[in-house]
Amino acid sequence: MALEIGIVGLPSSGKTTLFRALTRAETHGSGKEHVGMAQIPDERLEQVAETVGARKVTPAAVRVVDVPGTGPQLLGNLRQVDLILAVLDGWSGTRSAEADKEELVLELLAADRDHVQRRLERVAKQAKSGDATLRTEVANLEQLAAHLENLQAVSELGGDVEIPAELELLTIKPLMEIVNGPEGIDLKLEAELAELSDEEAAAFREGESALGTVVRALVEELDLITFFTAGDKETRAWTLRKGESALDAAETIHSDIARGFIRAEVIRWDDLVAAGSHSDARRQGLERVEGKTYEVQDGDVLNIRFNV
Ligand SMILES: Nc1nc2c(ncn2[C@@H]2O[C@H](COP(=O)(O)OP(=O)(O)O)[C@@H](O)[C@H]2O)c(=O)[nH]1
Ligand SMILES: [Mg+2]
Repeated sequence: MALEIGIVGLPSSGKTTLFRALTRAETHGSGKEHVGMAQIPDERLEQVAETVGARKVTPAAVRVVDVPGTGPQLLGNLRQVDLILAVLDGWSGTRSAEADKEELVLELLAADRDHVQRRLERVAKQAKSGDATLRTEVANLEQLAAHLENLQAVSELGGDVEIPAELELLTIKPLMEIVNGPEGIDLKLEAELAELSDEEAAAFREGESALGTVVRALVEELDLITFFTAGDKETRAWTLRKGESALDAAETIHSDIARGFIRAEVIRWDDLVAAGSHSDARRQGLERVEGKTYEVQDGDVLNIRFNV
């Protein structure tokens, strides 16, 4: 499963504009939910691909969801996301980014409040059977609901109230904010540049891509590392969470590869590029053989041997 990012913001803050810039997808009409993939640019990928003479180069990507509103129901579509990206209006002059942020946080809290309330009603009904575990859950949810009733942040919840992970509360997910406007990033410009080729877009910019900075911040916030698979047919970048294993890497590529995992052959990306080919890297002793539990490092080129 690709990592997922949910874009939230008040009406006309620039959510769909950001979605278009990130995914380079076209959108039609407003008020619709958009789902797309945002590529993660990586300069190392091109070099690895060139070294092995790849015919196809595929960057890593994350899934992006643009929800067209802030009601509890729409925001409820974001329970699965790994990170919330808040777009704040800093361009129209009709609102301030700070006011946007405050209002948005209240909307997220309201969505969590409704969600906990519904869960409480359901579990309370089941708990009538007298099951002790369910009764404990009810007591816990009651405290959580009472806290959220006043739209107070869950992080300020004191005492021993548990926050069950399966509730997938929006307000405990990592939140990154983007100010759309001169103080932050000009999303309208970024969306226009996203329609150009990389070279054309670079010619327009002074210095670094603002969108690139956003994507890098996302990668950092999600604690992601990148590994590569380098074939002449296809060379590809993939992401993992820092600390994940060679078996997790296999699972990311294909569940069959994970199931039949034998070993992982690992070369550092820059060793591969310097050696000029897999076989030369191997001859120079730059390839290691690792097992399922090996902690994949950022920049590893993995060749996973498997048998199904
Ligand atoms: N001038 C200007 N217009 C913008 C900017 N960002 C968004 N807009 C315009 O504001 C309108 C709403 O933007 P959109 O991304 O659809 O907002 P959403 O409702 O949050 O999805 C569109 O007409 C955009 O062209 C900006 O930075 N500058
Ligand atoms: Mg929109």
